[in-house]
Amino acid sequence: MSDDCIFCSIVDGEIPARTVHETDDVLAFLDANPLAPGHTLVIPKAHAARVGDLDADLASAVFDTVAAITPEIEAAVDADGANVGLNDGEAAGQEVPHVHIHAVPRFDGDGGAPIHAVGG
Ligand code: DGP
Repeated sequence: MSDDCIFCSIVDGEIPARTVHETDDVLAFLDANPLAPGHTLVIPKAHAARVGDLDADLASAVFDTVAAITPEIEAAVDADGANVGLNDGEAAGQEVPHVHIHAVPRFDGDGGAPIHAVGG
């Protein structure tokens, strides 16, 4: 738990969020400002600001959750794919300094950009 961290407050139940999936170490919840229906954030419950701050076990646990739930999210909103990624550091657009992986459902012909187009 880190003081003044929005996502730590969600983990602690102080700020409400729509939980998608939860394990002992990982929480997945709907993004409050979704880029698409079903846009989900997957976070370690323990505070870590940047991806490099995660130890290997926690990084693995976070990605295991991403891998498990992304197909389920796609199915739930009838998506055709998903962008999965994270913004690491302010310069990369990270607004909340608690590691979070975005799973953004994508739909055929939705007109959105692939991740490799970011900044390009
Ligand atoms: P990023 O730019 O990668 O740090 O993305 C931060 C995301 O977090 C952004 O898509 C909006 C989301 N977000 C910010 N505050 C809250 C909140 O209080 N609740 C939820 N559910 N999502 C939030």
